[in-house]
Amino acid sequence: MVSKTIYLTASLLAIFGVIAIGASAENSVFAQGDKVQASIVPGASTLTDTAVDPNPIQVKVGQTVVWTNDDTAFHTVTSGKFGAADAGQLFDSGLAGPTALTGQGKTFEHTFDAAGEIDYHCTLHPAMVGKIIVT
Ligand SMILES: [Cu+2]
Repeated sequence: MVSKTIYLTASLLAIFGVIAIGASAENSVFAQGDKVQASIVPGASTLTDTAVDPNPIQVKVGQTVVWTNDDTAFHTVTSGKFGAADAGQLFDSGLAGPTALTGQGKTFEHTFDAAGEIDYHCTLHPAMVGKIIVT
């Protein structure tokens, strides 16, 4: 009788344990699904650190930034400083292909997996600069 009670208690604890692990895994999936919106503003070609709104972009680790080109000109969202050796290494919407921000309404997204401050720019208009702060 006593061993049966112990067995039942252990089983219930195991079941609750599985439920708790499942719930926390689900929560982290939701956190990773979080998207933060940023806009390449109209007339961005002639702007510097106000070309993207907001600037800086603040996100938590695991969140995704979605840049939308709200301008009529072609822009890029390219990590690093213009001309730097590591430019475009972390992310780059590019000059061709499906992620290229060729015109109005096009979007590019990147998920930030580590904390830090990341500079980015537009390769077509190097004066366009911004920063992402990941915490
Ligand atoms: Cu540009």
